[in-house]
Amino acid sequence: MTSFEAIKQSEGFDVKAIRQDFPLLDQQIEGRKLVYLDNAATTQKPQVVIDGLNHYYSCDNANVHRGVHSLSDRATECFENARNTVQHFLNAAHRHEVIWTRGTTEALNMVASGLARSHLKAGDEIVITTMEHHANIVPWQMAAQQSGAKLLVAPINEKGELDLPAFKALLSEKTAVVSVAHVSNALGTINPIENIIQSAKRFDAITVVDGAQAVSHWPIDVQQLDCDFYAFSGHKLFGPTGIGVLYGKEKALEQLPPFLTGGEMIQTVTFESATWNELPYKFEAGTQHIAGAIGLAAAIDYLNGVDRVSAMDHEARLLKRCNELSENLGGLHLYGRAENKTAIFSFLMEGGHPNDVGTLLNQQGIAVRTGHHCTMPLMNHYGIPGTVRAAFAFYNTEDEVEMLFSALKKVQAFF
Ligand code: C6P
Repeated sequence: MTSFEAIKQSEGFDVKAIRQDFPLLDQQIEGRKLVYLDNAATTQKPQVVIDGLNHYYSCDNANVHRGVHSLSDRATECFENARNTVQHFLNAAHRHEVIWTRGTTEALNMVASGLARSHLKAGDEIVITTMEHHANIVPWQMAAQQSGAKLLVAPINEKGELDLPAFKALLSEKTAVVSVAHVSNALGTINPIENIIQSAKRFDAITVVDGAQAVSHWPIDVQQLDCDFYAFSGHKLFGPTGIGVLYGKEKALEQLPPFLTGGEMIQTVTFESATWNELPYKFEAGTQHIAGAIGLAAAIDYLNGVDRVSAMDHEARLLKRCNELSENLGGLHLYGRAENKTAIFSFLMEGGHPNDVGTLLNQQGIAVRTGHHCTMPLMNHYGIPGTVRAAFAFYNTEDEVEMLFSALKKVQAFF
């Protein structure tokens, strides 16, 4: 019995069957079995997503909301059904609270740019954290520049966890926005998001959650979180690239001005002025990524068929095994030792530049990400240029963890 067959029987999570659903995983790189550990950058796609895209383009392709012909009706139905799927996935109160975007980056820009034009003023404060991705830093820097608001950064402790008391001490009547990653992409830290949101609400701050690294790991309930905005990308959720979601509470979206303007987002246009369409279309200027939305819905349908609690346990076991093996190996400096974290194993090897370590791992079939992970301020905080990051998904196996560490042993010998 292989080790993962043993896991399958003892833990009830059939990773072997799951892997059959992801055709890309079964290939060789540099003459070795591919071990794909770059899941925080993007996840692989199950066959149902690939088939969904293929079917849409083969049978249903047309522009939506515009046509009087059957194909357009069909495409519109698939596209709007996809919105319903996302609504249920997030447990949003209304389908019009789901806005299609190109991804998390665009969603966060939509909120920051809109608030800069409608809500923020000189003297206001925007609170983020040290572990944010550039997509949750730079839009707020621009919003602060445009509005005269100030950007405050909550610190983290030595384990890479948010320093909650210090975060709370930054909040005041001046706090207009709190925008925080649900999960850090560089460290894996899961932030105490409910606590953060409730603390921000005491000061009537608008709450924004960057959910890019959370959605693929456990079910999200935006009504329970009670955040104003929640952003994520389809491609990190086993769906296509170029599609993402901004969830916004109805009232928050009503108050936010549009981001892009043009067709579809208007109600009336004269040469002098325009009025906006109702939600969600007010934020969906131009032709959307229709196939992407349909593919994302297929990914969510797929995920709904996965036992997500077992999947989470499985990922936790993979991380635990990484930690055990790294102790045996020695010579690794780990970044992100939070008590509550996703299966992201971020490290530096003594004497090895992260890019060299990544290249040598690739020569052994192992795909990891190296560098600053679009978190340069976080890397500056640690005084390092970047890390090597192995980011696991539920289709990874314990055997793959073993392969990573036997490859690291060879890399270590090289240095
Ligand atoms: N992180 C990573 O390798 P986009 O590119 O818009 O789909 O997602 C941006 C983004 C925003 N927030 C967080 C927490 C993220 O992790 C990401 C994307 C990738 O870590 C690419 S830099």
